[in-house]
Amino acid sequence: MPLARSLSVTSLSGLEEWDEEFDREDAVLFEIAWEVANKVGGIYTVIQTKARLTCEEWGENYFLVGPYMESSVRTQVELIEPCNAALRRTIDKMNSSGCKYAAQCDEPPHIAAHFHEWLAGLGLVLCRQRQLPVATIFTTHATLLGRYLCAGNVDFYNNLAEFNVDKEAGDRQIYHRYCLERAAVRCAHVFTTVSQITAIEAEHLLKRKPDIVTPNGLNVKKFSAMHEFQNLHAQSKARIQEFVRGHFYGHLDFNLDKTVFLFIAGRYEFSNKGADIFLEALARLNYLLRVNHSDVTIIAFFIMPARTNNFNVETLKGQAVRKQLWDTAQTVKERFGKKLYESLLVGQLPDVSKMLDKEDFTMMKRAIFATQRQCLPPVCSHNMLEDSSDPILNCIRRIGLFNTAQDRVKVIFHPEFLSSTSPLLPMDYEEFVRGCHLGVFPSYYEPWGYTPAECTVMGIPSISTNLSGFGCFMEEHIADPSAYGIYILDRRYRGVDESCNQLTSFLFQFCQQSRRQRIIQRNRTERLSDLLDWRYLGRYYISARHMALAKAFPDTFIYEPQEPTSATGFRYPRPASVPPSPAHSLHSSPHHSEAEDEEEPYDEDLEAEKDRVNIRQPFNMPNRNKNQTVSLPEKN
Ligand code: G6P
Ligand code: 1S3
Repeated sequence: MPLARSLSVTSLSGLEEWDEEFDREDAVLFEIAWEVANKVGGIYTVIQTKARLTCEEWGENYFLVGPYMESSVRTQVELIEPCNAALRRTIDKMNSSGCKYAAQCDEPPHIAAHFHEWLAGLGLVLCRQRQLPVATIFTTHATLLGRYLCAGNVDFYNNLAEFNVDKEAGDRQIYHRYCLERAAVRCAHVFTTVSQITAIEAEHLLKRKPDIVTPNGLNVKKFSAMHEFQNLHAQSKARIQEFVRGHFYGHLDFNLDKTVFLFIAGRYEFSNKGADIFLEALARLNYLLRVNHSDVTIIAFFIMPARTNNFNVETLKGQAVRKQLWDTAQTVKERFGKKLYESLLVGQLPDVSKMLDKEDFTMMKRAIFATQRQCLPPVCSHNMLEDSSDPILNCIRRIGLFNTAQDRVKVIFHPEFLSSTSPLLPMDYEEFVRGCHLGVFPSYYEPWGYTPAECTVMGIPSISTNLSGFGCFMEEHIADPSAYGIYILDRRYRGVDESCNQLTSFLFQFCQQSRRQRIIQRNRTERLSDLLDWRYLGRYYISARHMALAKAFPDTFIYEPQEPTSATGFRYPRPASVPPSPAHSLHSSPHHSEAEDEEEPYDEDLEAEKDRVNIRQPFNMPNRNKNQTVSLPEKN
């Protein structure tokens, strides 16, 4: 069967050349992970978004192996008969012999097997222990011990070299899992991880330096109309505004047109994901906006799944009240329209004072009466099972962000992933992100961090940190990240309080931007998408596979990495439309004047063109695994 694309990667500059004689029909690639067609976290996104590119490269010789989950199989898997003779033989053998000798066949192809995380690691260890002719790759997306240590309030980065890893794993009762992870790391022909920072962590906690860093990419959707993503922002924002109208019914004393939507989303790891300092910064922002008599309102959404007992009544009621007001307005409008029509039919201008009758007023009064409310708009949309010990709720109680009329910062904790079928906020995650103004991800432990990357490709600015893989990657490749709406919080060289102040200042500056400035910034953010596209980042996976094949089958494959040169590092330059002196601009945006959009003419296309001239240069990634010096974060 002819394959879609040649294995040669010579066209991707910056990476080693590959033997063009390589016969792909004679090789198969397996990728094995617990999150294949099984959404748990970020690894699902890695596999799902990368699949198209890997299929283009390996065609029918590419196989994903994951757990059999009935519900996922029904919704995500198309069942087909094996099309490849080797696979058919393998499956027959597996069926007949209870999987015992399943990788053995008469004419074995060259097999590359890529295992993700410790859960799949056992397969790798067995491949090596049984000396199967398989080129193995192991990728860790976070180290087990790192995640546990960080969640336990340990000064992690300053002590990386000091931890007694066996003892720490034993103390946390994860020793067996840790051993499995470490064995997989040790046995793999090629070991990779998702970022430089996790590479350092792995070197200390798993005792092997990764051979290659394989950053996570995304499938970047390019619209034919350049501003389409801006229109989508406006549409999705309107839907969030509808939800807010219901949630704050009876307390809608703020201007929705001057309301900025922030959000944090992800696995509910309170301090690892930085929800702790986000809340603290929101409290400080609330104070700043109040003392400055700002007319801007902030609504901060926390989308982090926790154990709940469904939506709470007050939140559902909010949407019901909003719906009732809408229906009432429609009914009155229809009655009004009918009277107007009848008047015009007989050739008369209507008597405006008679257009609304008593019945209309009664209807409207009833609807307004329903908006009276004795309690504040809830900070949480669900009934929490562990309400009294929940870290977000307890923090809100401590800092007092209760959605009062005086608060310029309002909080909504939605402890469930979003869904387009929700009776409350019927939007899927992507729509929701598009409708927000800023994603806030001030993580302490974040090997990569897909959430800010997803924001970027949708043209939504975000805050990440220099302790996250994404933040470091963007810092490395962009001359002035904040000018592009990529705010990188310093959590390495500052104490928590100082980082919190920096976060507050990012947020305060962001709130002061005019609509025009936000639009310009979104345009710039979206232009970074190429940097995160699998079309570019996929090359690191290609490189890892080549390296593994060459190690496992040295007689057949040769891997000759190129030495990196200074020319291989690519950086997006500062946008040309940003004034050179910080004195003339906000931290991240063009000159800010009190004048709003209408008063200051702005040619968006011209500004975009200026930026593009600088940006669209040949893209050339550095070879990250060679001669890369890494230094540990300094001690405070
Ligand atoms: C997009 C739309 C504009 C809209 C703007 C709102 O750019 O194309 O029509 O005015 O979003 O931006 P904002 O930052 O205020 O939500
Ligand atoms: C991990 O998922 P997490 O949110 O537990 O893997 C993701 C995919 O590589 C990565 O983006 C994230 O930082 C890790 O933490």
